[in-house]
Order: sequence, then structure tokens, then C-alpha cells
Amino acid sequence: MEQRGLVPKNGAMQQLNQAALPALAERGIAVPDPDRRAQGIGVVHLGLGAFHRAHQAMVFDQLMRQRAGRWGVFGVAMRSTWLADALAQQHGLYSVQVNSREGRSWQVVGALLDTCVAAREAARVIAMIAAPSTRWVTLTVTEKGYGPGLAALLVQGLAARREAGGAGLTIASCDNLTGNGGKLRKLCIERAAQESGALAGWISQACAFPDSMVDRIVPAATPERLQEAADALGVADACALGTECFWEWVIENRFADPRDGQALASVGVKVVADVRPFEQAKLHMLNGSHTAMACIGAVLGLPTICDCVTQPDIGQFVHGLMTDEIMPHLSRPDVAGYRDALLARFANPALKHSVHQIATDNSQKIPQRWPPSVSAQLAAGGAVEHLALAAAAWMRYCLGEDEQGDPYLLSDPLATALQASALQHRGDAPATVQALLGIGDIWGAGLPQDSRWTSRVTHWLGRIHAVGLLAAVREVNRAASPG
Ligand code: CS2
Repeated sequence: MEQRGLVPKNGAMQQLNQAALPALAERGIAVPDPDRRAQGIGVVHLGLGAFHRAHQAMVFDQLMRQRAGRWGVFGVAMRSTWLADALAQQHGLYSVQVNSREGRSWQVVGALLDTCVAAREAARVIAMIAAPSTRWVTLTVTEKGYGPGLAALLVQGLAARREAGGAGLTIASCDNLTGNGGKLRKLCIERAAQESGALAGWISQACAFPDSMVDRIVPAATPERLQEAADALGVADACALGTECFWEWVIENRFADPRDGQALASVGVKVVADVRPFEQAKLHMLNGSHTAMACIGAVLGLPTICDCVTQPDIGQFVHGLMTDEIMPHLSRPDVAGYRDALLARFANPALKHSVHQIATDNSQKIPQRWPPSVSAQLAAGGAVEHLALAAAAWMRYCLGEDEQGDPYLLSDPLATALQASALQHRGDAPATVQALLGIGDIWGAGLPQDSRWTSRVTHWLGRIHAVGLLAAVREVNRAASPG
């Protein structure tokens, strides 16, 4: 979720670009390898949002500093033009503020060597996927991006590559989907098979689609952050970002060029045989709690995740959600330590991570984040009180108005239908639950039929109507730890 036109009020201030780097280095700011452009593009990245730029691009930047192969990035925005154009004006350079408990530091990232917009320049994207110098394609196109448009673009690029006699690629999905590599592989092969069996066969044999778990909290930029960048750098950066110190990338050991695993591991990426334990822990614990807090915060009028988790009742609720209803089904080592680290990350006051940003596309995110834990708890005969309250909070969120009566926009492909349903049944918990919990694309086929689940969601939605959301959160907390 990028914001356009956030230019600091610095009048004639010089802009961040290649010529500004020596002065920045003198200020003690980490700058990219001066020869970065000579290293060449090896990666085509689709989805130029904040997350990629503060995560994979920083890993590639590190590899470029070590001269560990060809990792320069051709950054493709899928639709939005302003960011690709702003980055082009800055020679692909942007700054990242890294916020830890010890303080903040700034770094200029130089992995992006060129940018374009897929909707405007599809032929360039196809040519770059086909270029002999390209070794990887990475993707952060969000949950809703995995459709026919993406498949067509990738398959056209891969067809051109095969026709030119090119080698296979590593194609790494970095979106918050379960089994993201396998999903992308299936999408590409099915699309290719519509054109030619030989092309589908080549993709399945020559290209590698590793599963990936990627993690770093990267809020959308704000005018305040851009101003802080200008103050720290002494130049204007329209593309500056803030993030936390923590980052994690766990990737399946499946590469078109097997040497890439070693290179990635040398800069801190975990290369493993099976990503699932890491992926499940991250999607269910981090993203699952995020979506719960996003709905709760939006309804209560709490603007950020930090505001939510540091409110004692909500903090206790999130702890209980993770401990009682999510953790029993995870196999990541030291999952209690993982929970405690997450709670500390959520409470980072510098991030100011907006609940409305996280609530964007809820209908596309919930399927990966909540139903697997609900089903596992029900199968084990365990409690689902926290998850049911989270689901009820989402339904209350769909009204598009907080408890003070202040309206907000739902930004979701299903927004119109969700809000219409919520408004139609306003105040009627059983009817709301029947309408919103029955959407199979969100909840799957089994859960809407499970009366244990639907009755608990109905109970908590009724309590939200009767006593308000925060009092309902307290009731869940009391029920979970009586006395
Ligand atoms: C968040 C994620 O916006 C959201 O849906 O839950 O972007 C989250 O911050 C990242 O996955 C953290 O790695």
C-alpha cells in the first residue's frame, strides 16, 4: 500500500540519486557498492511494494556488496506508475530506516538497477524474463495477485526464454500463501499447458519454484517518515521506508542453479528442505494475530498494532490466542520463544503499523491465517473462543464504522458484498454469522457446517453488540484463565 505524492516540504533540496552517495557515506550512512550497476541484473522482481524493498532487495543488496553472483534487480510494479517512476528518477536508490530497541539507523539500498510498470510495458517484462542474464524471478504480488493475468505474463516470458534456448529460472513466490512455490508452479504449468505440452514440460523440468517464508514488518511510508529521511540524509527521498531490525527468509533448497543456496545462506537466509513448519508458524502466529488485531483495532478506533498490543486486555487476548489455540498445532522449534519475540515486535513503537493497512484484503488473507487453526482445534476437541471472537470482530469490522460511529473504508475485493451483508443483518448475530461465515472462499467448505464453531462466533458477535468489543475481549480472557 504505497502512498503517492508524499514529498517532504524541502523546497529545492537535492534528491537522492547516484551522485548523492559519497556525501551520504561521509555522514556515516551505509551506501551500496559503488559498482552496483556494473554487476548487472540477475533478478526480475514482480510487485515493487514496500515489503520487497525492505526485505528481498536488502538481501540482494548485501549479496551485491559481497560480489556473490548476479543479484541486481529489475523491479516491476504491476500497475501503479508513480513508484516505478519515482525510483527511476532516483536511479533505483531509496533509504530504509531500521528501528530496533537500541535506536534507529539509515541505510541506502542499491539492488534495484531498473524499474518498469507491467500494465504499461508488458513487452519489457517479457523480454527481461527471457534475457540470458536473468537467473531468478521473485514475486510479492499479494494474495489476490495469483490469477490469470500473472500466469499469462510469466508464461509469455518463459515461452520467449525457451524459444531463445535459455536456461531454466528459479521462480520464488514471496507472498503470504501456504505452499506459495507449489501454488505458483501449478498456476504457471496449467497456463502453459493451454498453449503447448512441450512448454509446460520445459517449465516443470527446467524451472525451480521453491517455497518461501518471508518475514519483516514493513509499514507503508508516511509523510513523517519521508521527513525523517530528509532530515537524516540531507537529501529528499520520495521512496523512503521504515522497518524493524528483525528479518527472516526461509527458503526451500530447490534452485535452478544449486550454488544459489550457499550464496543466500552466507547472508543469513535459512535454506531448508521443508519450509512448512516455518511457514505455518509465521502465517498463523504473526499474520493470524495481525488480522485479529487489525479488526479489533479498527472497531475500537486504535490506529496501530502497537496501540493494540500494548492495551493490556488486547495484549492478554493475543497471548491467549497464540498460546491456547494456535501453538498446539505448530512444529517450529521453540514456538513459545517465537511467540514472545512476536509480541515484542508488535509493540515496537517506531513502526506505527496501521490496522487499516493490515485489514486491507481481509477476505484474501483470512483463509491462510485463521481456518487452519480453527479446524485443528475443533478436531482436537480444544477451545476456539479467541478465534471465534476474532471472526466476530471481523464481522463487526465489515460494518465500515467504529464503535464511536466514525466511518472507514473497506479495501477488499469483496468489500461491497461484505459491507452490504453486514449492514443488512446489523444487530442480528445469527443472521450475520450465517451470511458472512458461509462464504466458502474465505472459510472453506467444512467450517460453515460446524455448529460448534458457528455457535461460538454467534455468541461472541452477540456479546460485541451487547457490551462492546473491549468488554467482550475481557470476557474471553476471563474464560481462558479463570480466577
Ligand atoms: C501483514 C503482513 O499487512 C499484512 O497483512 O500481516 O504484511 C506482515 O506485516 C508481514 O507478513 C510480516 O512479515
